[in-house]
Amino acid sequence: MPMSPIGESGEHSLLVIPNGQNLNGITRVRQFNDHRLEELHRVLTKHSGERHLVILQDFPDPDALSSAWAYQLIAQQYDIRCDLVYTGIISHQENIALVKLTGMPVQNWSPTTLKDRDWSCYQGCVFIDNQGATSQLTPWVQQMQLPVIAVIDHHSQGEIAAEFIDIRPNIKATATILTQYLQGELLVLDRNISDHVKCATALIHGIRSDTQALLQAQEEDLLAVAYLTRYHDPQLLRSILQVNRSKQAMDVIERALKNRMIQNNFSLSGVGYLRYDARDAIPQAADFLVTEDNVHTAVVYGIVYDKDRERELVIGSLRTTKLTLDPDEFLKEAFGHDPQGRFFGGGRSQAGGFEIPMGFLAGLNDNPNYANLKWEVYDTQIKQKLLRLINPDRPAPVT
Ligand SMILES: [Mn+2]
Repeated sequence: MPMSPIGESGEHSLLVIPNGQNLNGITRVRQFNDHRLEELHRVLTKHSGERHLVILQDFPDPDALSSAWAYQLIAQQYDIRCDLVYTGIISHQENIALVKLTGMPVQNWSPTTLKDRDWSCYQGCVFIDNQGATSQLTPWVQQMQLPVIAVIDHHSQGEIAAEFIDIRPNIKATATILTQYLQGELLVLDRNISDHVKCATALIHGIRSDTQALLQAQEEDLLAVAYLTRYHDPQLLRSILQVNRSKQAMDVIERALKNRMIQNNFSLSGVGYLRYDARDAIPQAADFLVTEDNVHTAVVYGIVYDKDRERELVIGSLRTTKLTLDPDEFLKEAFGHDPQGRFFGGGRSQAGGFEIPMGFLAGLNDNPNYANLKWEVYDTQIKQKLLRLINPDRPAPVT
């Protein structure tokens, strides 16, 4: 009997358990109409009984969180236990709400605890919605020589080797890819299982948040959402999306508004020092500034101190509605790269970010005069670098 193709939720799948055996114990090879599903099925079957580390980027977004959860539920079918781990912070209120309201089983491992972790209980690791470059866990799993079982991502391909690779830059969200696995019945969703309903809801949120509330969604993303609506909880989705802004985010937005300078339809704003756990206020402020009349691009930045890694950095976000402006190119050109060739900034369609470590000038901000001076230097330098691109003909004004 042929097994179900993608997109069906056929009853005959009840006859099959995922390791490829039917109820009579006769080995049956599952057939899929997509080679990726077949491949993942094969890899997961091979690793049955193991425990894997699923690595999220340091500041996981809804796409990463929901995709990792879906992967965990799929892997469970193959008797693989997955721990979903990130080392940074979830600080955006919407993401906190997502994790709390769904009870999503993600773990935060602070960087200071990594050396005391028991790495020997894992037989492999998995990268989802990233390829290792944005996680502090990557050097550890490399050092521990944990085999990379799978990489599932929609960012462009890095240099990573794994048993299973599904990297599709033409797809807008990793959650779309994971939803296709569900449609292909690597896990048969069930409306009566609360985790399935919550995960389907989280995946819709993941796709929404990587596609500007579906405005940039393409056929595959929309088909994935359509499928998920059979299982999701609309009330839960509304609660996740309706979270209010924190006071500190409001304060940062206020500062961004007050400090903004508009040149050639660009709105630039430095917000000074802010707490590390408030860093998500910066993209929110950029989202807000870009809504002003006659502004097509907003850049907001500030200085944060990262206690865990004892480093101070300038972080910033760019938002644009100008279709011809490529945030990735723009930020790479504006800020360049470090001596190792790593760019300080980058982006995707309509959004980007940058992070510039302060090195020797980091810390010792107790003296307010020094702190002000340092901020002014960075503020001026960032504006100069941006204005060079915004007004290529005019020399940048020094404030
Ligand atoms: Mn993503």
